[in-house]
Amino acid sequence: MLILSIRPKRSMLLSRYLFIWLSATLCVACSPEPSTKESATPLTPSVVKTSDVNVSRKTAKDLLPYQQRPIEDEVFYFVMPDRFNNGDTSNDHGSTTKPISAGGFDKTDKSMYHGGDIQGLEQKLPYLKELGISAIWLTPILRNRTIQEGGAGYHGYWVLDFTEIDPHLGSNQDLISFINAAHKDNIKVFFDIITNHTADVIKPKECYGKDGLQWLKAAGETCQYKSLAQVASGDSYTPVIPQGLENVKVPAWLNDPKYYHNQGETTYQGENSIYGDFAGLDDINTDDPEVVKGMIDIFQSIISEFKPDGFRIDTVKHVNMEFWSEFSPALVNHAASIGIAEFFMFGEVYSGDSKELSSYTTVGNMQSVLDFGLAFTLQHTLIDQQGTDKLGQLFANDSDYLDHNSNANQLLNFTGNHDMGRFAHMLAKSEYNYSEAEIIQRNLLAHAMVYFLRGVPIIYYGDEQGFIGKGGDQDSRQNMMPSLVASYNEDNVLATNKTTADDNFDLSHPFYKLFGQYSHIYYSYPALRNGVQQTLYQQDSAGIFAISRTLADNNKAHIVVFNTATSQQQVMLNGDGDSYNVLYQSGKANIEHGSGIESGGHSMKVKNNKLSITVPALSFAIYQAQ
Ligand SMILES: [Ca+2]
Ligand SMILES: [Ca+2]
Ligand SMILES: [Ca+2]
Ligand SMILES: [Ca+2]
Repeated sequence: MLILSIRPKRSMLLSRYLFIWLSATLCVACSPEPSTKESATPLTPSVVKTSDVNVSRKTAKDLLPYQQRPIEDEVFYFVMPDRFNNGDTSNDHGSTTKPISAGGFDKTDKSMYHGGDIQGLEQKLPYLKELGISAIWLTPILRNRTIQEGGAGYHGYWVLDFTEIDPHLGSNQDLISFINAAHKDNIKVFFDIITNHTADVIKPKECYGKDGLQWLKAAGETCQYKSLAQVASGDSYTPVIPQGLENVKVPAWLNDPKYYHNQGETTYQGENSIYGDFAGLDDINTDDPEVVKGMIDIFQSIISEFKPDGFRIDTVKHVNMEFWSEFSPALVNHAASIGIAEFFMFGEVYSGDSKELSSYTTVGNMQSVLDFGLAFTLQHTLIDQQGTDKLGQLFANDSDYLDHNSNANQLLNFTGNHDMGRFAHMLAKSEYNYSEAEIIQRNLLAHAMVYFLRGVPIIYYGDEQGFIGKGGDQDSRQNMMPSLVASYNEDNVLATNKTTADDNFDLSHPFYKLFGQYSHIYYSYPALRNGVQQTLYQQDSAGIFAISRTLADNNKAHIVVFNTATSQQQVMLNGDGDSYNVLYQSGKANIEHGSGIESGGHSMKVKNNKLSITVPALSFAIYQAQ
């Protein structure tokens, strides 16, 4: 759950300068080649044609067994089960025995449940396998309070019961069945967990009256935050639980208001971003040692019961750091003790600053975080057309993450999500008024960067079917199954004539096929997953960004060259071999609907250990030194 949906500020272009990057392993002093004067000998590369790629594409079945597989080997699919596929209509209205977790089903309303469930997800495993997915991250699946102000808990972030699956999504047994089926396909399953808050049950008496049911403040006012200093001086709220809700949370200790901060609403600033409530959601007192123990117990039990392969952790920044440094190793060690050796946790820390992000993987003891830094940099470079040196600046700080159990290759890469919206939407609303063809090219290049820059790629469900959406949050949570939401169905969908009113599990969608190829390449070359990344070329304008990936035991580099400009670009790099294989060359040929940009062609020539590489507009290529 992301509370702030503020887009990072566009910084102005820096003054122009040529950046020369010197590197030890791959001797590099790159400068753009002024013209193509060719005394250089054309290479005869052994080309992996995209058509060959389709013949024997690597998928999860070709990887190490999931129990032994490190996180760097994964390609993630991030899915909101309610919006994916309805495998059992009998659960659409939720619980039949607990009214607080029943109802809320309205397929025409984007803030309500739409019927998708765990069974539906299991039925679509073949679709995900074919896409080249090896890990699935589900939005939270624990039992929610169905209705709260602002809609229904279809997204899962309003948990009441930490021991039971939300009945709209199926039963605990359905979840176990799904995980077993995924594991049979060598696909991992990750849960999205929340320790910061529960559903909104507790009400401050001073704002809601003694029964907790009346709003005593003016319309538009909030239940103002009381600081730690105020509370210490006796100026605090009195928590009230409305009648009938005294025992709705599970486990039972969560019903006692003493385990909550009860300090009123956060404004997401300073102290109150840790101690305040998000829109009334009961903020758990995570600095109480009993709570730390209680939360560790809850999630150790979940690991024991369902045997997931890891957790994505919500709202990390809004919980005190001391909590994480105890919580994270306790869960990883517990998982290891029951045979899940590669159990992996990554946090949602909404920040583009590597110093802040890495504080959670070092001091906080968490293995990894979602790389919001990369997500923002993709926006700067591919939407706002800033220089590719923005990417170089990001990666220059990668050593911040390095410690006994973390490194930058384990960061989770993404282009957009269920809070900030899809990259395609960010392109569509850009002041540059990009054409559909250009939106497609830029969107695909962003996804290619998520795959082929250091870090683990995540595909946000629907991106592989060309979804755009109208914004973040509800507007980015379209249905893969046929939708009845009018505001979704009026949207254009990229590279297809379909709309979201149709079934969008389309195996022939060009993005779906292309991402399957990216996965194949990612799985085929360990250097692209585990190699040390070095920047070979960057510039202070849109254009070339080139990196090498080198494995410790094999210093023959893989070179990935991106072109973020709208014209063909050429770059001269210092080489690392006499000859190179072409592993991939993207381009218009890969996607019919991407026409409209004068893209030019790829070329790569080697002479005297110099590599002359030409990359078409908004394209990329991967080469491997021999
Ligand atoms: Ca259902
Ligand atoms: Ca908090
Ligand atoms: Ca509350
Ligand atoms: Ca660490």
